Amino acid sequence: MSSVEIAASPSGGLITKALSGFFTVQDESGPVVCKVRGRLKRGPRDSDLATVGDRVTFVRLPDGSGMIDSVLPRTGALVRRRPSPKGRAARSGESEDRESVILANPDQAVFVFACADPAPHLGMLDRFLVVAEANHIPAIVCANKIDLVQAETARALFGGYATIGYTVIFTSAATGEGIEPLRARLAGKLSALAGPSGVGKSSLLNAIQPGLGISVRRVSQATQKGRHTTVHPELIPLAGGGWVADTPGIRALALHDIDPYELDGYFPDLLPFVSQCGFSDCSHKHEAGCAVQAAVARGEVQARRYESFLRIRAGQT
Ligand SMILES: Nc1nc2c(ncn2[C@@H]2O[C@H](COP(=O)(O)OP(=O)(O)OP(=O)(O)O)[C@@H](O)[C@H]2O)c(=O)[nH]1
Ligand SMILES: [Mg+2]
Ligand SMILES: [Zn+2]
Repeated sequence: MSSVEIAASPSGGLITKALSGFFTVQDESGPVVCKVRGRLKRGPRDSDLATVGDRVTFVRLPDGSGMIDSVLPRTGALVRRRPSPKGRAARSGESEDRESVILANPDQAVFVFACADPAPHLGMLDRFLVVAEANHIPAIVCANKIDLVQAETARALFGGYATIGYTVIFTSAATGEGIEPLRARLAGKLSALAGPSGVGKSSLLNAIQPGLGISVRRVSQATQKGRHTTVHPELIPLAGGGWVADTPGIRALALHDIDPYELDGYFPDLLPFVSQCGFSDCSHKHEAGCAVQAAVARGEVQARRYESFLRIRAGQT
């Protein structure tokens, strides 16, 4: 058997980077840049055919490049929703929302928000958590930039999520506080750091793994809207095992196929009361005998979370 034939026997790998049709695939022998075999590229969702986090079979070619033969079925995915550029959807007949997969096969999502600069949009965090619940992706809340606020302020903002049962990690990429617990949570897993732009996702990774040198936004740019320092998702190998995706800032995750009547199932804080409502199809909005509204009134459900529930249920963004 020639060495070429030996090299051509397909092996399994993980896509760690995806850029303009080129995919970096990692296996025990190291990374190799691959293309996807032509016959795999069909259908309207080409761009999402293979992406970061996908498990693939591939062959190493004599020229040092590689060819992806197949993409294994996904266990799940974290999908970003973004509006199409103006006019484009109308011209091409595409649907209004374009989606792209942030990370395939995630073991968990770490939703990063800043305590300040930018001020946290907790309604957005609530939506992210619903998407994670609906997709069965365990979620962790990371409250970064604690150095910018009083400890009580940070607790007042994010402590409620711990009460609900989410793991909340308070961090400062600037001082190093909370970095060790975050590192421990990431160990051995395939995780995505996701959140709005400028909250410090890349900075946190640099703190977790000194020497990475991922580019972060200069302070002078930090408050400028619409600027993203991280442009393409990339998987970073952790020294202690596992991979973490540094992703560009997002405002919205894809939230669809959720029946309004099932939404309460994705609020772990509302769920215990749902079965006690007078009507089985209670919307928890105005019905008499609604146990959820009663729990809000008693302070057993956070009013802010209940309001998020109503907003999402009404289809508001
Ligand atoms: N004070 C303080 N500043 C921080 C902290 N973490 C990050 N920053 C600053 O916040 C700015 C944005 O940080 P990035 O790491 O680029 O944020 P990002 O979330 O990766 O942003 P995108 O890549 O655009 O999505 C930079 O100026 C960082 O130096 C922190 O814990 N405390
Ligand atoms: Mg970044
Ligand atoms: Zn109800």
